[in-house]
Amino acid sequence: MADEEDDIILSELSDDELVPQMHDDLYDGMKEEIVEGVNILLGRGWTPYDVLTKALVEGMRIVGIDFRDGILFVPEVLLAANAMKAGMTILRPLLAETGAPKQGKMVIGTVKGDIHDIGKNLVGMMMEGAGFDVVDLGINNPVENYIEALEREDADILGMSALLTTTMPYMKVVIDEMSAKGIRENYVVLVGGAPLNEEFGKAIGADAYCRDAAVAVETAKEFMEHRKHNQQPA
Ligand code: B1M
Repeated sequence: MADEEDDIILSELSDDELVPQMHDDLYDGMKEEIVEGVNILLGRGWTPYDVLTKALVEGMRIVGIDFRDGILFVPEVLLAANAMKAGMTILRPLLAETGAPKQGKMVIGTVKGDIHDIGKNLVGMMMEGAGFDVVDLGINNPVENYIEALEREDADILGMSALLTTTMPYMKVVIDEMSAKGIRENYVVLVGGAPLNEEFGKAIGADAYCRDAAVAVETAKEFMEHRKHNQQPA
């Protein structure tokens, strides 16, 4: 594979060839090639959002399938994740540069026991791009981290991410603790992550489940708009 890769000059590929090649490079954890591919697409006038979704997120989706099927293992997936993060590092400032008016503040973190952070980072980036201040608590957060940060930051929104069926129930621990402290209603609580669904979001008492980063942005905006008028969206 490495020898074949040596022969490929990314800049000479058409967009239709380059994007699948980037999926392959992500699969193979080839960080430098991913950085180069992202820069080439941006140089060709692609929007940062399209580069993110069509080249990187789609590539990671393919990695996810082979991880599930036992074709890829943790070390390979970690390399792919690192390559993805290198690409996201280039896109982050570009997505944040939209000059969108200030919308509010979100505290976001991955729940206790869970170290997946790519989706959470992506949500944070997109929220910043939409004009939200984002306080990222990172991974493996116990309930105290969330509550302390919400109060310290005077945030409007709590975002929680979980990628494992074993860690998603922890979101309810956080929401229950917020209720016990009498602060639940002070914040909009949005949850997301691959194993969640709308029903789960409702069952744990979140305000909304967000399927992806774009939905998170739209949902957050909607809630902030209704908050201004002191009412919940239907
Ligand atoms: Co893990 N892993 N992993 N993993 N991993 C999954 C989640 C899994 C589905 C793979 C599989 O089997 N198909 C599976 C979970 C199965 C289950 O619970 N049912 C799994 C497993 C089992 C594990 C380990 C247990 C493996 C092991 O050790 N044997 C282990 C657990 C470690 C732990 O957390 N304690 C583990 C480890 C890892 C790596 C470290 C190797 C790596 C993580 C690297 C990192 O994140 N820095 C990894 C990866 C990369 C994955 C997959 C392949 C990809 C996840 C990802 O980044 N997707 C994943 C397979 C999959 O999800 N199909 C898998 C891309 C990202 C853009 O999408 O994260 O879904 P996603 O985020 C989306 C939406 O979900 C949503 O918006 C995002 C952007 O659109 N969203 C939110 C996410 N969070 C949100 C928060 C919001 C709103 C929306 O707040 C408002």
